[in-house]
Amino acid sequence: MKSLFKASVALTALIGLGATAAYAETLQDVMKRRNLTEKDLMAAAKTYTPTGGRDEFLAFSSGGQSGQVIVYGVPSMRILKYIAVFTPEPWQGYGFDEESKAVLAQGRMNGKDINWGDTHHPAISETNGEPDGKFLFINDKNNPRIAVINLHDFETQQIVVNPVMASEHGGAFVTPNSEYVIEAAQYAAPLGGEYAPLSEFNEKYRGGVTYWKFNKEKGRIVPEESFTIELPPYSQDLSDAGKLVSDGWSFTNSFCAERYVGGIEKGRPPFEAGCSANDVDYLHIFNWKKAEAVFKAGKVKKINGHAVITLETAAAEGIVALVAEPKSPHGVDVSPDGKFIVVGGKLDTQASVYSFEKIKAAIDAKNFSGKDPYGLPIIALKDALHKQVPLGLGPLHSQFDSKNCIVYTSLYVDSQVAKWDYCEGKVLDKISVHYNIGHLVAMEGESVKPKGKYLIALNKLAIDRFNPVGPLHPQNHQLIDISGDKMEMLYDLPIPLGEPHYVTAISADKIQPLVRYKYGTDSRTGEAHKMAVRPGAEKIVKEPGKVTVFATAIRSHFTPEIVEVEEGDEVTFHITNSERAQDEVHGFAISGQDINLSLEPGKTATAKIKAEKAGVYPYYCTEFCSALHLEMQGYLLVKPKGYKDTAATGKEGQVYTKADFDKQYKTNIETQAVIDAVVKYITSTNFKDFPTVVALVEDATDQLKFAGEAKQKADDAAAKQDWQQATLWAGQWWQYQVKAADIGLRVKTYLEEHGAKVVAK
Ligand code: RUQ
Ligand code: CUA
Repeated sequence: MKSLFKASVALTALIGLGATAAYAETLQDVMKRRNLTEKDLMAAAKTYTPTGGRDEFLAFSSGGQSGQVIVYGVPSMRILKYIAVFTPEPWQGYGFDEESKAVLAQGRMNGKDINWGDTHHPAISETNGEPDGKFLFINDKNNPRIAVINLHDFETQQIVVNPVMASEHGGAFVTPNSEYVIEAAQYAAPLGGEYAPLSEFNEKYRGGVTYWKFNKEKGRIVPEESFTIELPPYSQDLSDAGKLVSDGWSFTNSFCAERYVGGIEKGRPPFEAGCSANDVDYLHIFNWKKAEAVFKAGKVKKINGHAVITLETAAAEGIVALVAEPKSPHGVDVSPDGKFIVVGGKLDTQASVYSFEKIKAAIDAKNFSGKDPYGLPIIALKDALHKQVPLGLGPLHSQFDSKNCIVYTSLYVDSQVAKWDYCEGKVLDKISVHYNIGHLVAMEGESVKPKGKYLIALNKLAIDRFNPVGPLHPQNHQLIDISGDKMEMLYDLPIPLGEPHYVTAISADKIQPLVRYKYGTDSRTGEAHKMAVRPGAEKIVKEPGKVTVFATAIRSHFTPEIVEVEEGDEVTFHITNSERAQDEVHGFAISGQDINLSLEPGKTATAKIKAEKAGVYPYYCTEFCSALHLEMQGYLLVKPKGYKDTAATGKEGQVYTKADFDKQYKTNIETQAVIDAVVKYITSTNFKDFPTVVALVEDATDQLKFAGEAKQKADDAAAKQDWQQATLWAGQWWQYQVKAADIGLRVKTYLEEHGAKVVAK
């Protein structure tokens, strides 16, 4: 109450201020006109980020069926990027250059390109149980795959296909030092892709959990060091890794321990009836350290070349135990201290809190109430349970607060979030959200040190919420302030891409991406690109039936600009962006070809086409990179077989005279005077204290060096009275001057905005 009072005093002061400030409208006018309450203003003040401002957290959202990842800032809820993962995305060149096609090809299944994914759960790599901001993993439910995204450039670098499963859901979840990425099967099927009739469901259909070994130094999953534990066909669901006291263990739900097989067309009740018939399913408890030892000891069966710990071995070695969980469970979440496991049952009204200590004691004492039909030991519910807490209808997922013992659980049916104490088993607060909440995310809310502050409700529907955009609605991510005792709704973010499931959020300062690549990098491998060339070394190599172009891109031209090939040739462009300036990206597209490259500074990418049809194919840069971006163009000329060129060359375009040359020369000398003045200003300041400026100055210096080279060519041609060449090179000299001046002006603005001091005359 007190804080609310304080807030409204502050707001009144603010409104007062608004009344005296020199605006056309007062704040009160705007509130009235837009029908805003003081509460709205407070929410706005807590989320609004003025121009140039940064967010405290970054959220990585699953992109659902888009097969991508969505990145947005918290609390501003501004979308910053879509990361292409399982689906081609032309802006990033993903699926349109050869380097990224190779990544997508890793995700082929049964010889088929799979050009989409049903992404559900992103996970950031962890060090000591905290997200470290280095890598992001995400799963594909439909085509059992895991992708690895490098957060130094936000690019997908690896896709692995699960060699034994037919679908999955309980991935990607990482162990506390990213030793493994966990992926659990969903719909049971014979392991390895064999056929078996449904009448052999109990005997031949199986679930499983795969532990993908991750090599942090290389940033890659290592399939040869990965293994799967075979499981009964219980429809395994979500997973979570143990931490601290429960490090070395992991937990996976299941929702159809009934092993029901539907078949409406045969007069049988559908899956949904049979899979919810019993009051409980099974929580699977894994000792993954023990499983790792069993795998390393070679006690595995190979299926499709992949190591599988069979059910018999798992039972004999004591790797898996089961405990009952009510009812049609979904989320399983381990508390920050690793002591408790919170499970939501979709058809239960309460959340179940399991005690790891009790589970461990039961396993150590072999205190089991029986075995399942596959020989896995079952721990009695009462021997594992800490508390059951009535929360409301449809508890699903849980996230933890920075405050001790505080957890937030989504209530799907109630469309609410419950804030509760899992140590004491008490509900503390509830907030209604928009329909219907699935997952929720708190800041680093799955780590050993949650950051609290904000919670986001990831709602499935957006009925009545936004301007209508047709029958397919966006989803609605609602930002909630959890810093106080009561949860407060702050903001609605419509998500316009797929149905996101889970989101993971990290302190923004832990993400330190590159500004530019090391010259000539293949961004998809992270290594030096063998086909990169430096400016001046560009070339066109012709072999029978094959033309290879080694090109560079810099404001505002490609080198080379004209490429002549013959009908039927295979043409490959390896293009390196030779810029160093921040954000100076070039694109590369060729008319009528399925090609678009994204060339960030320093990157080398490859476009490959078959020149099937003779003709003229303009190519150009697809990023507005400078004032002369439209002129960043070229021609791919595909000549008919045996074509004889008889037209005179050198007659294309306009003819220049000495007068044209003199005019351009004069302009250039004047431009140089402007540049000199800007340089004088910059060097008179403490510009070296600003790294951004230092980088820009370096770039401007480069441009002036190029200007000098072009001037030399103009002078040489003028000496030979070749006014055509002299005028054109004088024009190019001027282009470089303009680019240098442009950067100089950016520097000047930056210095003025950042309070640079004049230190010299
Ligand atoms: S799902 S709404 Cu994590 Cu795939 Cu729960
Ligand atoms: Cu380069 Cu536009």
